[in-house]
This record gives sequence, C-alpha cells and structure tokens, in this order.
Amino acid sequence: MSADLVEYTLRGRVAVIRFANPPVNSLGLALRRALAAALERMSGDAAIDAAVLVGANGTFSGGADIKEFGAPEAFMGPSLWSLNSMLDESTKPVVAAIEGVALGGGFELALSCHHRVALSSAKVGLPEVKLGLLPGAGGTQRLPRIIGIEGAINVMLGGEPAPVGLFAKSPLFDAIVDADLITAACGIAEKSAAAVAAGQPLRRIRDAKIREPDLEGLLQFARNTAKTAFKDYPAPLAIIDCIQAAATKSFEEGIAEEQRLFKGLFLTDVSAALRHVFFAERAASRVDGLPKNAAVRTVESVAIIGAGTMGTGIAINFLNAGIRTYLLEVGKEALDRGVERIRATYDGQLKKGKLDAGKLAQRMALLVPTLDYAGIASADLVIEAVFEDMAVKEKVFATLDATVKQGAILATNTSTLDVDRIAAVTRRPADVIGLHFFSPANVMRLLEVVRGAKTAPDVLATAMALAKKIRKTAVVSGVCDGFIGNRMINQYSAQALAMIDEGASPQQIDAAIEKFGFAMGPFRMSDLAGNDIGWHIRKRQYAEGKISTPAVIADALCELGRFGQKTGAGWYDYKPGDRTAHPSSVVGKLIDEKRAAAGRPIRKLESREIIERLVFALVNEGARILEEKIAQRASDIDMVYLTGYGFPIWRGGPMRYADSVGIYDVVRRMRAYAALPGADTAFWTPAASLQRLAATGGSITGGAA
Ligand code: T1G
Repeated sequence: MSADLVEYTLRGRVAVIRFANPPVNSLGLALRRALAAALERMSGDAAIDAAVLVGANGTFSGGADIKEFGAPEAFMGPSLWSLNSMLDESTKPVVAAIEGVALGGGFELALSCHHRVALSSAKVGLPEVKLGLLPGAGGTQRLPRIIGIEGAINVMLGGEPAPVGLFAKSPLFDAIVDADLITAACGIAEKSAAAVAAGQPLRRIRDAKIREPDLEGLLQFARNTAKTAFKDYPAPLAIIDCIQAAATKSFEEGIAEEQRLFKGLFLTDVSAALRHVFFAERAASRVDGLPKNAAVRTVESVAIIGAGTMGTGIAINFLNAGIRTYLLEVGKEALDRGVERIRATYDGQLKKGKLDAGKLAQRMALLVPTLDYAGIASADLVIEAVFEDMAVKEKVFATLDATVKQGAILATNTSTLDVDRIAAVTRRPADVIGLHFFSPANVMRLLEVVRGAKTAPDVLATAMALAKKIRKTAVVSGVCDGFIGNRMINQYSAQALAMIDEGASPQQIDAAIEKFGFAMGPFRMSDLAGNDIGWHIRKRQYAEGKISTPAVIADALCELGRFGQKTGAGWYDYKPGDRTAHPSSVVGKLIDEKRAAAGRPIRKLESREIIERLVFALVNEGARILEEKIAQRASDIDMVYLTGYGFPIWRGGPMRYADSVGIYDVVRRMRAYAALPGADTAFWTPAASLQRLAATGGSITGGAA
C-alpha cells in the first residue's frame, strides 16, 4: 500500500483509512490499488472489527480520475467495481466519512460502504451526465435503492453537487454532524460491529428493494424531459434505462446493464467533447509563463467610461461582485439613462424573484455616477467602453493617463482595435490591457483578456483573477484585428455572405447551421446584434485594404437602413414587438438583383457544404491564430466559441469538432472549397499546422480525455 496515498491508523478496534490524491482525491489507478490493499488488510486484521474511509485534504473524492480516461489505466484493475465488490463482500462494516465533496465514483464508493456519515457542509452528487456519461460504478443501482426513484432521477440527470442536508430525511446518511466527523464515524462503526457480533446481517444498499407505485409514470416523465431538454445528449436516456433496471431487475442484472450502457457512452463523440470541455474550462484560466500564484493588484473600485449598453452591462458585473463602481459619461442625459438601465435590469430580476430588494439596494448603493474624470481618479481599474473608433479611444486614454492615479489598471473594451496603439498614447503602457466583454455584458460568460506587448504580468494576473470574481470565463488573447473570437467570426461571416452570392438564401444557411447545433445562424445573429456593426467594421477594413471582395449584398442591405431587429427589418422582416424572423421578399429581390449584376453562375448548395464552409472557416482561422500565438492553446479557442458564440457544447468547440471529423478529412474538404469557382483560395489554403497534422494523423487539441 503506498503510504503517501493511504494512511492506515487504528482507533480502538476501528481502522481509519485516510486516502489522498490531491487536489480532489480522484480515484486513479494508484489510489485504487492502495485502497484495495487497505481493504484487504482490514479484512485480515484480527485486531479490528470495522473501518472508516475518509478522504484527505478536507474532501472525500471528486470521483474517477477523468485525466486517466484517455489512458489504459482507466480500465486497469483494481477498478472502481473491484473496490465496490470488496465492500459488498466485506464481513466487517465500513463507514464512509464524508466532508467536502463525494462526487461520481467517489459517491459510488461511499454508497458501497455499509454506513455513511457526513459533515453538514459536505456535498454529494453524480455529475457524470455532464461528461456525457452515467454513474458507472453502481450508482444507478444503489442510489435509487436508498433515496427512491424520483430523487435518484433528479440527482443523476441534474448532475449538480447537492448539500447533504437535502437527504436528511432519507436513510442515505446514518448521521450528519457539524464537527468531529471521524469520532462520529468510528462510533457508528463500533455500533455496527457490535450488531454483527450479535448475529445481525451487515446492511448493504444493494439488498434493498425499490417500491415505487408510480414507476412507469415517473420514468415516462423523465424520458419526455430528456428527449426535449437533452435531445443531443445520449446519457440522460441511458441513465433512465439503468434506473428502470434497478427497479425491475436483480442487482447483478442491473449492474450488467449499467456497465453495458456506460461503455457505450464512453465511446461517443459527445462524451469525448464534454470531457474535453471539462479540462478546457480549467486550462483557460492558466496563463503560460505566469505562475499560478502570480502577484495581483488590489481592485476595490472600478470605473466604467461610457454608460451605453456595453458600459452599463459591464458595470453590472462589478456591482454584482460587491465592487464600488463609478460610471462616467460626458452628458447628464446619457448618464441618467445609463443609471436607469442598470436599475431596470435589477428591477427585472427582482420581479422574477432572482434578486431580493436588499441585494438590489446594496448593489445600487455601490454605483457612483459621475460626469467628471476627476471623480474616477482614485479607481483601481478603469474600463473604457466608448464608441468603437480608434480616435475616440485614444482621446479617452490620453485623458485617463493624465487624471487617473498611478498603479491603476487602464482597460479597453474594444472588440477589434489595436490595444498596443491605444496603450501607446499613455505614459504607462504596462498598465494597459484589453478586457473584451460580449454583449449583453452582464450575461455572456466570455471575457477576452487581451495582453498588449507591454502589459505587465501582474496586470494580466489581476485581470484573470478579477474575471473569476465576476464569474466570467477569461481567455487570454494576443493583439490582432478581432483578437480570437471576432477574427474567426469575420471569416465565418465572409463564407456566409459568399454563399448568398453563390445561390443560398439567408434562411437556408441559418437553418443548416442551427441544425448543426448553433444557437443562431449568422443572419439571425446579425439581425439581433445589428447589421450596422459588421458594416462599420467592413468599411474600416475596406479602407485598410483588408478585404479584397466587398460584401455587396450585405452593404446594400445596410444602405437601405435594414440594420436588423432594431430597425424592424434586416436580413429578415420583423413584426413590431416580435423577434420572430420572417423571410423577406425585399431581401430576396435585392439578392436576385445583386446576383444578376454580378453575373456569377448560381447553384444549389447542400447543407453539408454550408455547415463545413462555416465551421471549417472557424477552424482554419483558429489554426492560424494558434500559429501566430494569439491564442495559447486550441482548447482556449474552443472556450471562446462555447461561451461567446453559441457553438454547441456537445460538439466541444470548433477545434475539438475538427478533431472528431479528423484533420486529414478537414484539410481535404478545405482544398475542395479552395477549388470552387470564385473561391477565396488564399483563405481556403489549409493552415500550415493543419497540413502537418493531416500528414501525421495528429489532433489539433492534443487528444481529449
Ligand atoms: N478527475 C481528475 N481531475 C479532476 C477531477 C476528476 N474527477 N475533478 C477535478 N479535477 C482537477 C481539475 O481538473 C483541476 O485540475 C483540479 O482538480 C481542481 O479542480 C465511474 C466515471 C471536485 C467540485 O465530474 O466537479 O466518476 O486544473 O478547479 O473548483 O461513475 O473539480 O488544477 O490541473 O474544478 O475546487 C465524476 C468533477 C468523474 C467531478 C472541485 N466527477 N470535478 O472543484 O476545483 S467520472 C466529476 C468537479 C466518474 C464513475 C464516473 C470539481 C470539484 P488543475 P477545480 P474546484
């Protein structure tokens, strides 16, 4: 037994087995081996009558070791099933002492114990569904037996850690204590050992029978929910099948069904994608070259420049985090409108019961509207959210440089402009950084943290720490036109517009990519965000010579003032007060006219081409962004698209999706699109890194767990 993984100590005639695998005691092969050895020792140790299992580092276990899933160790013995069988066959009682969390395989280990004691602060759960899996170590068979069918469905389909108090009325825990967990657990162990000595059988959850009068109704309701709410995810229905087996078959037959379905799910692309996202989410918070405990600056007050939609949305993030927030505007009317917009947002949450009046008052009290730069001189962080125009932003930063205290961080919310150029107008470029929020800024999780060439390490570390505090998924980007997300979406949009020129309709393109899984297609999205935003960027890029083929139809649409929902008409028509997108005869006529004027051949485009040209455009530009080191890693690019652009999470993100297709085939299809008449051959030439991967059979995300 590896001493550093398992500590075996005695309390009277009870063995306390403390197991450790920091940071979450995940049950990897080495720990499983050490636990098996401890259980063997416990069984053969005549000096003890019972045992307590307890996790080290203040937590029980975060479950099976997900990092192991891509490796042979995941299925090497002793498996979790082996440990659970050893507990099933034990003649001595074993008590699970739970603090922190017992999740997944960790909770399943506790369910195989004869008794469970928990600290009242502990949480338990079966989050496997979030990985596209099901609890594969007996959880689907034991949990319904101890908390009933309905509770088990909620735990396994919800996947959220639940406070142990929720189960206080069920026999799940023999005791829930506020302190002295080990003492309580040993007490229960001794009591159980005495009962065994007196001839009573050991209590095992697997022996319990399920009595559920409304089994069919409950399962049918759960299946209907799974088919609508989780239509792209196979795991929920498989979980319900396992629960049905638990209620209608023997324990052994149920376990066999669970293992069969678990192995099937493990091999699905959806599970591979969701396991990739689990690690991608955590990797994004790491900045290469910056130590985890890098120095950060104190941020106790924030100033937002600009009380428009973005500025007020950004401000709400900081008010929600309890940070004093100045809101600066140049005109009183605009400032008052901004304050009103913030209050209206909170009033809306109050009406929906998402916020109480006390919290609303607290947050509004932290808001300090001001018309004067001198009023924000003491702010620790200033975020500029003014009009997306370089001259305007340079003027703001020159003013900030002259008025805001030394040591303050000066951030721009620009969505595409050169952060280094903005920094250069100040005498403190090391204090300048990009914090690109996505609209609506108080809702969208994504925050692109744009590090300038001169941005100081502690400024970057502070931005990353603050992102966590305001519950954003921060992704570090280098400086380029559009950073990560918008640079890629520009190519995605270019392909969408090109396919209009070639013969597809806006509704056909939107329908195809929404069937692929995007929340909204490019044209519905553009109508929502405002077609004039893309128009403004294109006009700048035309002037800078960055676009060779003008988007004639999109420009003509804007020249007609069809900016989208905000003008009641865009690519689609809208009825007043109704966001439903109706195909527009005006747009159809405009498209026909412009196609005729261009004199290009028109053809029918299939959905496959539409989807590939949109998604592989993201992949190709993403690969170039990686090559230029604008993004740190492919999984960061996936996080940008999953949290900021509505990419379907069950596909893992554009880069992960490319791996699931196979880079060889992606490159082959890119070459086919480069050969189309009138194609942007320069763009469709596969990125060098993709060509290398296609030749070597490698993956761009480095292979997911
Ligand atoms: N395996 C491997 N590593 C894990 C892990 C796990 N189960 N859980 C967390 N980590 C790593 C994580 O990647 C990060 O690493 C560090 O621990 C801290 O995590 C058969 C098959 C436990 C509530 O889905 O919910 O059991 O980035 O930042 O906010 O039925 O982690 O530092 O290198 O999230 O304090 C089921 C997933 C597995 C639980 C802690 N279990 N983990 O949250 O820290 S499948 C889960 C969590 C299974 C069986 C099936 C959370 C946490 P790094 P963190 P945290």
